[in-house]
Amino acid sequence: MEAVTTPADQVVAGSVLHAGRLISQIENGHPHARDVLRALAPRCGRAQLIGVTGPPGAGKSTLVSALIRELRSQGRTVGVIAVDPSSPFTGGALLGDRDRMAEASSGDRGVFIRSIASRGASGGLAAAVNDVVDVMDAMGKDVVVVETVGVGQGEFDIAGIAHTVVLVLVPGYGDALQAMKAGITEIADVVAVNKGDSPGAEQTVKDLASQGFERTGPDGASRWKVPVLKVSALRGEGIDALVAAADEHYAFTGATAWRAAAERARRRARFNAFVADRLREELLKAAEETLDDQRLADPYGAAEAYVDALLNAHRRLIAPSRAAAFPETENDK
Ligand SMILES: Nc1nc2c(ncn2[C@@H]2O[C@H](COP(=O)(O)OP(=O)(O)O)[C@@H](O)[C@H]2O)c(=O)[nH]1
Ligand SMILES: [Mg+2]
Repeated sequence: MEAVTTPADQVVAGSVLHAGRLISQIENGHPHARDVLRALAPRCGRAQLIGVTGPPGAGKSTLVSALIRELRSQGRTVGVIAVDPSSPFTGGALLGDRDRMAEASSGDRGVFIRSIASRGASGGLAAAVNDVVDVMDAMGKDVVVVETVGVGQGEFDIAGIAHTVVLVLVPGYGDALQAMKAGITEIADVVAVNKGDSPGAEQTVKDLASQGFERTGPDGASRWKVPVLKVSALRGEGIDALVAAADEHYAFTGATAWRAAAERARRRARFNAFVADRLREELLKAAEETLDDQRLADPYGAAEAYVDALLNAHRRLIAPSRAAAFPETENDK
């Protein structure tokens, strides 16, 4: 007798075919993806998530390849997601990236690499990346690395997804203003000064380290000193220390309330994105059904009236318990 397995079982069993299919469905906003992701949810939450971000050309993709090699040499399995919000259609630059990473992993079943773009993903790119992280997590990958261009390059917030954000800079990024522009103060948990084989690297590391970057935890008390490390992705130098720093940060956030708070925030953001997406879809459909030629003569008026009616219904039907807890005061009248 042949065992009947679901697509979710296949993903958990590590099927690259089924995982790939599911990821395509996520990218395209296929409703079936939602059901599989829900079935996978109990198998998620084990992977360590590392974000690799920084300006274009800093060497992120080269560094990810080096990270794959280092992690594999430690016996850890790896998933890689390459995100490029600036290219909604896959191809071009990303293919190059994928080739380079494929070199680091050729034929290795412990490595799974996908580049992703949001073509019709529900809730936008961040939601799609979160979903793909879940897929790789459920496949049992020990570490999932997400490569994305740095801050100021789109709506995408890697800090809301990864446990540890590695900011990749290059020699010359030493002064405070440049570092700030690259997002050091907002997002970096670890700074990697890449191209450590080229002149000026030592000085840049010194300059950045002397600024003493620190991150404060959600409890407002616990502090993490952001390490600044010199690496050469090309030569594979300093990569073991970089992985050690990411592991240390991961352990630190786990030992404090930090990671739990971050994970709650991540779940809330996913909830919000999903609600916003579904509401937009469903309410627009419902709103249009209330239109006729007469109402359309005053589109703004009709829109206001529709939203008012909807909020009134929400107050009456969904929020009465909350309304009872906060009764109208004289001032509201
Ligand atoms: N000298 C040197 N060049 C590097 C190093 N890492 C990456 N590069 C080069 O920098 C360029 C951009 O690398 P890439 O990984 O595509 O950068 P990304 O745009 O940040 O992903 C390529 O020509 C790499 O060969 C390094 O450690 N040393
Ligand atoms: Mg790249």
